[in-house]
Amino acid sequence: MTLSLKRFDLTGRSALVTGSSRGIGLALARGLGEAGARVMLNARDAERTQAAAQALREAGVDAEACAFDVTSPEQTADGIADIERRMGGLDILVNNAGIQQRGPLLDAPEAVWAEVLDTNLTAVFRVGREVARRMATRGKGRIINIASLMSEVARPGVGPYAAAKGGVKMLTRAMCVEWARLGITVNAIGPGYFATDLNADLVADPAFDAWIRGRTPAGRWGDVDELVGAAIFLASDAASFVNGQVLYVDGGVLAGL
Ligand code: GCO
Repeated sequence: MTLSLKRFDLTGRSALVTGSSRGIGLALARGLGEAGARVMLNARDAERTQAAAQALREAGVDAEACAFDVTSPEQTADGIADIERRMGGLDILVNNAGIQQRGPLLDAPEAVWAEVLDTNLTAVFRVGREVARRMATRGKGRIINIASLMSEVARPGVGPYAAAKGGVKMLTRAMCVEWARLGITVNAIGPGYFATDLNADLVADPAFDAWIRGRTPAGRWGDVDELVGAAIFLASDAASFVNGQVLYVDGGVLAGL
């Protein structure tokens, strides 16, 4: 491997990806594993997470599973402690876990607002704090928060999600300015529109599908594997002086009207 490519090598690194039993999280876990990292999958569903880890192992990735609910302070504290014991210290955290609940803000129930903000923003803070406390003792770490194009723009019907993802952008910067001196870089990846389970209803809607293809300069939905390169870069030595940034992987959506 040339010196240039070695900067992207994650061999010997340990990574946790939250919300990684499927979709973007699973793609990122597989990609970090293919770049050499030992990966820990996480989601609430233990059976699905174990099955996903088994499938990655069969594909040659060093993968394990640790099911816990990132919206539970107790489960998160216990889960991170367990993972640190099993992996001998985390080098990389990808805060990916997230949900979507669409509907008009005027009618938004308190419970929907609370659940979306708790999962998509508060859990990023909670897991980040638990892992950063341990990374700080080692003087190094990489944290990658999954933001969204909704960190910059909104559309009708996704108010709680957009508010949360806007918060993820600023939380990323807040973590950066406090934790950089601890040897930790904190950046975000902002996906555009990807054909995932979370967007299944949108992909199946001919009008929305046509709108996305017209609104996206690339003229198509993204494939989750197209997010992997950004994650490997931000997790690697190649990004040692990149901090507090949001890297949008959106086919050009945010570049223009
Ligand atoms: C929606 C979608 C979006 C995107 C997500 C990608 O309802 O418009 O769920 O929110 O999928 O933001 O980052």
